[in-house]
Amino acid sequence: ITRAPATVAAASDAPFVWGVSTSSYQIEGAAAEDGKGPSIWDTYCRQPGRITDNDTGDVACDHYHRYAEDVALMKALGVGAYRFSVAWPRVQPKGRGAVNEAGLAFYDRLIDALLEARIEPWLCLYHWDLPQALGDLGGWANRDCAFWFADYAALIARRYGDRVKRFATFNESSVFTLFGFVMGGQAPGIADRTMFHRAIHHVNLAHGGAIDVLRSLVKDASLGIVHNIQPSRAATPAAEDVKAAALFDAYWNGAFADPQLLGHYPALIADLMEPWIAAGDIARICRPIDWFGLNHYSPLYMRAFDDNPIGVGWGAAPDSVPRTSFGWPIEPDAFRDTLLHVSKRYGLPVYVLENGRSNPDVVDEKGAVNDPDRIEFLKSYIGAMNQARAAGADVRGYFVWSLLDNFEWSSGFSQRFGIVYVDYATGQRIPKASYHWYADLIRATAPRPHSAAS
Ligand code: PNW
Repeated sequence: ITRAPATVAAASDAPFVWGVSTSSYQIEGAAAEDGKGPSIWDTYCRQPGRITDNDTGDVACDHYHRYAEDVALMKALGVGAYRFSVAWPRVQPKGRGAVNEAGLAFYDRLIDALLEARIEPWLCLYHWDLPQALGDLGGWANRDCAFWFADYAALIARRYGDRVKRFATFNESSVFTLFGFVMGGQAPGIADRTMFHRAIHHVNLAHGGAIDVLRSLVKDASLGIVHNIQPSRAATPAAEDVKAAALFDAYWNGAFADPQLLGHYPALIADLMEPWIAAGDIARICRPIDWFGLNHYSPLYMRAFDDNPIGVGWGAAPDSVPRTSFGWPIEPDAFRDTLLHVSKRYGLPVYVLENGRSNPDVVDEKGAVNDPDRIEFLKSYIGAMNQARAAGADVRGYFVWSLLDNFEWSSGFSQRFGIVYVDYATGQRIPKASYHWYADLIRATAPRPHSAAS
C-alpha cells in the first residue's frame, strides 16, 4: 500500500492538504508531570481573576495521556496533517540548559503515532507557553531570549528532524505580544510599550535564528511561520479611529511578517522600533522560508483608546454583521480578500493553519453534539478560500481550529472551538456533527488511494 495523504488537486495543480490544529498548553494538561517546568501560562492562570472561572490548563483535555485516542480520531477523520506545538518547558524545564528526557519522549510517542496513522506532523515551536524561568529574566523583552530559542530549536531539530519535516517557528506573534504587553488578557499580563517593542524585535530575531538552525540541522525541511492576518478596520469614521486602526494594522499584521519576509518594519512603527535594532539584525530576521501559515477568524474593528500603551482599543463591528457566540464577526469575504492579499504580498505558498468558530455546544439526550452553526461557518469560509484560489491565491492547505474543545486562554473552558466535544469532567471525546461533515468533505475531495497494481 502506498502512502496516500488526504490531498486534492488545487486550481494550480499543487497538492492540497486538509488538517486540524491544536496547541500544547490548550490541550495537554500534565502541567507539572514527568519533569515539566512551569510556563508563564501556568503562572498567569494562578493569578485570580485573569481567566474566566479561574480555569487553568493543569488538566485541560488530558491529551498528554490520551494522545493515542486523539490520533485515532484524526485518522478516522481522514486528515493528511496535524499541527501541534511543543511545550518548551516540557522539554527544557528552565528554557535553557538541562533537557527533560521524559518530556522529549512524549513527543516521540505522539510523532510516531501520527506517522503510523499516515498523518503528517506539523510541529510549531512556540504557541505561547514560555518557560517561566525565562519569563523571570524578562521573557521576550530580553534580547537573550532570541538565542535561548535558537538552542531550543536545535534540540527539537536534532531529536525529531528524522521524522518531522514541517516546522513553524512561532504561532501568532502579534497576538501574544500585543495581548501580553499592551491590551491585556494574556501572559505575562504587563502593559508597557517599551517592553512591547523590545519583545517584537526579539521574537523576530528568534524566528530568523531558529530558521537557520532548522535549515542546517533538518534534511529536506519545509519551514514556515504562522501569522494571524486580519484586516484592521476603523470602528467609526472619526479621524482618530481611522488613525488608530492604521496603527493597529501595522502592529497586528505587519510588525512580524514584514521584517521577516520583506526586510523592513512597517513605516508607521519604523521609528519606534529603531532603538532596538542592532547592526545586522534585519539580515538575521529576514531568512528565506518555504510557506506562510495563515490563521484567520474575522476582521478587527478598532478605535482610539487612551488607556493603554499604544492608544488603540477594541471597537464594535457594525450591527449588520453576524457574530459568533464569542462576539467575533462572521465575514468570509474578508477571508477571501486576506488570502489574496497575503499570497500576493509575500509571494509564498499559503497554508491556512487556523480557522473555525466557538459555539456553546451541548450534548443532546441521544449523546450527540449538533453544531450546525459551525458547519455553516466552515462551509462559508472554505467557500471563500476556494474563491481566492480560483482568483489566483496559492493556497495549499486548510487546517480547522480545532480538533478538540480546549482551554481558550483568558476565556478558559467557556468557549468551545472543537469539532470534537470534550467532557472536561471525564475527558470523554464526542465527535460533533461538524467532525462528520469535515470527514465527508475530505473523503469527497481526496484522491482515491491507489494500489501498486493500478
Ligand atoms: C488564536 N483575535 O488566537 C490562537 O492561535 C489559538 O490558540 C486560539 O485558541 C484561537 O485563535 C481562538 O482564539 C487568537 O482577537 C486570539 O482576533 C485572538 C484573536 C484571534 C486569534
